This record gives sequence, C-alpha cells and structure tokens, in this order.
Amino acid sequence: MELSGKRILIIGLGKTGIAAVRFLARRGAEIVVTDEKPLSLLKEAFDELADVLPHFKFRAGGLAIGSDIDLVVPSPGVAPLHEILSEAVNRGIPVMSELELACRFLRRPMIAITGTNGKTTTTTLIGEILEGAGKKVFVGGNIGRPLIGYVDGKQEEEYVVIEVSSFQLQWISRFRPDIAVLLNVTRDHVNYHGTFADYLCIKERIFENQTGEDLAILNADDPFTEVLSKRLASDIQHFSSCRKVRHGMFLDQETLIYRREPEGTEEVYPRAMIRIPGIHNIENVMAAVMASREAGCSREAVIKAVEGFKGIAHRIEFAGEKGGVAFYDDSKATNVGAVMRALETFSRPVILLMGGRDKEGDFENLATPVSQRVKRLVLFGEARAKIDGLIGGLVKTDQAATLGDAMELARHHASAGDVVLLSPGCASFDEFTDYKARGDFFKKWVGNLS
Ligand code: UMA
Repeated sequence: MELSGKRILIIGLGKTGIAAVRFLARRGAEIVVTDEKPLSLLKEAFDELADVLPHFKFRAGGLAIGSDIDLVVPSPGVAPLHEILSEAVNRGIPVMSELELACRFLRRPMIAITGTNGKTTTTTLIGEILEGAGKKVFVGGNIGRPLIGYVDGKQEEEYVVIEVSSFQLQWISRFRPDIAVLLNVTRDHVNYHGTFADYLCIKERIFENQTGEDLAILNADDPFTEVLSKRLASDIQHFSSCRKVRHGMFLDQETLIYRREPEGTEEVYPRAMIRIPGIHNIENVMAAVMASREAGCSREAVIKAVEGFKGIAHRIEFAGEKGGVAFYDDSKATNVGAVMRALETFSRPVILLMGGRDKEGDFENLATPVSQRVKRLVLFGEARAKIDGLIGGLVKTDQAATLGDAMELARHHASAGDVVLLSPGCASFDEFTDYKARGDFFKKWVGNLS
C-alpha cells in the first residue's frame, strides 16, 4: 500500500493516534491530526511525537473534513457515527482502522482474540505459552500496544498475538488472522455500537476474510455459535465447558480433552493445571491451548505455561485478606457478563461493589446471581441509582457517591468469611482515568487496612 504523499486524517491522539502518526510519518504521508481535546490537554502526546512534529499538522476538533483528504484513520474510541466518519463515508473517502492499516504491512502469522470477556487473559496466556515454547512473540492490540507500532519495526518475531476489541473491528476490510478466537459475546458497548445486534455483527467480523486455510476457535456454549459456525469459511474448532465436541476441546470432569479431526487424535490435559479460578477461565484456557497447539507448541510446553499462569491484574485478582474478609479486585469487569462470571467464582457470601459509568448494561440479568450469592450490594458512581432501581430490592443495598465511600460501607458490613468484591459492571470514567486506576485505588486501600 503506497502511503507517500497521501493526505491522511488521524482522529484521536491517544495510544493509537500517536503510533499511527509515527508510522505514517516514516512513510512520507502528509498527516493531519484532529482530537476533540483542547491543545492544552494534548501536551504529553505532542512531547512523545517531538521528533516527528514537522511531519504532521493539527486541526482543532469539530472541524469539517477537508476535501483534500485521501484516507481517514479513526482511533478505536471514535464512535462509528462520529460526524467526520459519516461525512467521509458520504463523500466516498476510505476509512480504515489502525488494525486494518497495520495488517496491510504485517509479515508474520497472526493469532487474534476477541470476545466480550476474557480477551486479555487469553491473549496474555497464549503469549506466555508461545514464549515458554521458545518462540519469539509480539503480544499487543487492545491490550495496550497498537499493532501499527509493531509493523513499524523489524518484525523479527515468529508470531503476533493480538487482543482485538469490537471498536477495532469497526473499520476493517482485509484483516485476516491465521487463527481467530471468539471467546463469548454478551451485551456490552451498546452505547457505542447502537444495538446489541450491531455489536454481535461487529464481533463476527474477526472471521470475515478467513478461508479454509485459517482456523476459527468458537465457544460451543455461546447461543450464537451454531448459526455463526454455518456462515464461516474457516476451519472451525469449538470449545465447551459443559459438553463434548467433535473437533476441538472440552471439559470432562477432571480432564480437558482435545479432539482433532480428520486425524482423529485425542489429547488429554489435567484440569488441575489451571490455577486461575472459575469456569470462565477454563474456557479461556481451552481457547489458548487450542490456538497454541495449532501454532506449533508442544503439549508439554502448554501444560508448563498454564501451570505457571497466575492470571492478569484487575481480573478477580486477590487483593488481600483482613480479619477473615477476603478482598478481590475485578475492576476490569466493565460489563454485566463479567460480573456474572465473577460471582460464579465464589461460594462464600459476597459484598459486591458495583457502579461507575453505565454503558447501557442489562443489570436486570444479574437478578438471579445477586439473589443467590450476594449478601449486600454497595452501589457507587453515576450508575448507582439506575442499578438500585433494577436489582437493589433483591438484597440489602447501599448507595455511595464515590468508590472510596462505597469501600468504607463494604468494610463496615463485612464479617469474617465474607468476600468483598469490586466487580463494577460499568466503565470507570466518571471517577477514574481507566479501570486500572480504579483497581489500583481499591488495592491500595485494601493494603492500608489495619
Ligand atoms: N477522541 C476524539 N474523538 C472521539 C473519541 C476520542 O478526538 O470521538 C480522542 C480523545 O480525546 C483521545 C484519543 O481520541 O485523545 C483517545 O483515543 P482512544 O479512545 O481510541 O484511545 P487510545 O489511547 O488510542 O487506546 C485505544 C484503545 N481504547 C479504546 O478502545 C477506548 C485501548 O483499549 C487500546 O489499548 C489502545 O487503543 C491500543 O490498541 C482500551 C479500552 O478500554 C484498553 N478498550 C475497550 C475495552 O477493552 O473494553 C474497547
């Protein structure tokens, strides 16, 4: 793809925009950048791009698209119906996500992982298995390292493993992973995509350009999988935590069985190799094992890496125990599906901290797990009244303006044997810069408890 002399508009100067500017500057493109933030808030971004400042122009946000633009590259956080994007589409100007642009320059085989929940865990684990098996690997994408930054370098790795969000799949056309994993789809990001059906369609696009030479790994227990499987051109393997599958991996009491057709081979893995809690993590591990075996890792290397895998930060992470009360940080649970998975993990009474900025979550779906497992609900942030209205009547419920106030209430009501779980089911942006800052705040507070 020729970029030299092309006028390219980048929307957003966050991680993606910064990496895209750098990539395009090296290829002689004429770069225009816009961001809705005022210049005063973009100082860090400009500092980071100090060496390529002469190669791009900044246009203040809200300006109409210039007629001279050849290509628009929106950051993932830019909503699909953003006025600049609508205008570009109306005028026939191509729009390409950073992921699409990057894959045009990628020279390594790619494993891509998407799904509503479990993406980061599975992506990280696949990276660790491949590394443990002696392969050089780049792990990135939505996990925090844009692929465009990788293709800007030497590409010496044997494999590229990327976490892919629905936002990144929005503007693809040729993106084609050698191995693509769809872990699960439950309601999320409806405020961004429009409807749940739109969200579902976008997730499916990870397989859009695959052929019979590529592998699709799907969750057999997901209600949409049966229909989806019929539509794909890819070789398909399924995984299941509750029934046998013909071509793929399933949980059979204390073992995981990996069956592959047409070879008819069957490999057995001990369930006990998995040290991270919950059925959802067994599913994540199965997907990771299948992808890694297909990428040429040995069964032994797989088992060793899975045994050593401690999980990722802010995902049902044990934060400490004080006075017999165990504290868990699940700040990464920004949707209702993730809260459900977290609640399923505990058999002890749970004091659940939920709230933050609503993403049009279907909180009513938590009615059963909350009634069965939650001793007390402590709601905080912007979404507290809405959640209270939907499920607050089921158990004793408190409301607090901030997470800090909510944590004090949780501590007050907790007694030995309880679990205090931060699993917010909402975005963090009403109070924190991101879910990591929210989880760190929680863990620091737990660490300071006397
Ligand atoms: N901006 C605009 N106009 C808009 C929207 C944003 O100008 O309409 C500007 C903002 O003012 C800001 C910049 O765009 O300056 C931020 O861009 P961005 O929100 O796309 O964020 P990046 O820093 O580029 O990070 C993105 C992903 N963020 C989102 O999808 C929201 C990061 O995923 C990802 O790690 C990074 O690219 C590298 O690939 C984060 C995330 O929250 C972790 N992802 C969501 C999730 O996992 O649920 C999808």
